[in-house]
Amino acid sequence: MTVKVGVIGTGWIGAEHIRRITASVGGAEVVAATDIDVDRAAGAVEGTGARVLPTGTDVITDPEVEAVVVTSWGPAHAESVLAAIAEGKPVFCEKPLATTAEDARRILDAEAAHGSRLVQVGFMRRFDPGYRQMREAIAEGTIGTPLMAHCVHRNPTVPESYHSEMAAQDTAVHEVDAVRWLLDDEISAVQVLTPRPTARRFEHLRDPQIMLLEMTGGARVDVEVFVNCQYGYEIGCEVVGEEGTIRLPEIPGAVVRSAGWRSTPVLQDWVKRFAAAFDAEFQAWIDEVAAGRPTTGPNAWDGYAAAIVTDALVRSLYSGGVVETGIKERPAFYA
Ligand code: NAI
Ligand code: ISE
Repeated sequence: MTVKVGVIGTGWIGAEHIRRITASVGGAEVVAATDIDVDRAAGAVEGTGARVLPTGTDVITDPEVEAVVVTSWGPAHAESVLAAIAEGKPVFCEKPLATTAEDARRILDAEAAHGSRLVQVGFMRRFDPGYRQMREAIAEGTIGTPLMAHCVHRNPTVPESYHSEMAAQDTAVHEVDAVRWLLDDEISAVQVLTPRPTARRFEHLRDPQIMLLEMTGGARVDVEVFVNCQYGYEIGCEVVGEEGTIRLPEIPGAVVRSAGWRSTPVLQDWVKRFAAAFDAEFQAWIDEVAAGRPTTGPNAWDGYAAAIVTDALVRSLYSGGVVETGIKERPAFYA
């Protein structure tokens, strides 16, 4: 069976996922797409045979569309996800599931009312081979009880539309999900520290930021978010346990020896860094949709738990203080 997919938002990652569904993974085809920039949508589906429709609602309610991919801007995600649930269609939503915990809560309520899980969230690091090795080793007790984790998330630059709250909502949300998943624990409290800002940023942006997370079990995590680091894209994660440490491997690059230097290139964006993870993430989602099974990937609870934490991080960014997340236990529906 070929799953017929409709895509909402055909910017950078929407176009990437259309290419991925069309050329890299099996079992699905894109049949419809939309973007508020119609020309962009037309360009993204060129050669695929997919139709360009006027709005997200048209894509979601289109009779040919069996599953929906939401790749619009973060604040627009919740509305599309809720509409897909109302139609009873499986929906893959890029991170963040919602930019507020309140919107994410509405999604949990809608899924509960529907009676089965329909949502997968694009936390693709759970499909990255390096992160998976870390999780397995931690679960097997290789490093003993985790006590701390150190994470780094750096981008060379960001556009002017990127604002200070996005450091949590759009960027660190990946680390929030990754540490919840690696340590198999929830985040109970957070604090944001703001070092001296880099001069190489738009005036409105607080960059870099250091985010401190406290897990329910007592482990502590620090996350450096630096989105104007200039030199490249870098993701780091090290977990320190009672009996050892484990560190995320880097993607190997060819070693160049020239003019007295030994060097390796630094990746410039997430596209190459997580290509294998994105492919594995989509193949798993398509296979589960085709089989009519609820997703085993990150679900709406994971999106909600992340939104609770990013809400708390935003509050701490402005107050400077420690903010409790108030996270509750994962409901059995999302076990
Ligand atoms: P982008 O700005 O390149 O593309 C977003 C597109 O959505 C634009 O073309 C815009 O016109 C369209 N759009 C916005 N609201 C819409 C609506 N209501 N209906 C139809 N189209 C709408 O942004 P980008 O980088 O592609 O990011 C999109 C989403 O994907 C964001 O939530 C971002 O956080 C996430 N993302 C996830 C990544 C990952 O590693 N998992 C990597 C990059 C982005
Ligand atoms: C982008 O929005 C993503 O989600 C990437 O995975 C992330 O690492 C990058 O820093 C963001 O710009």
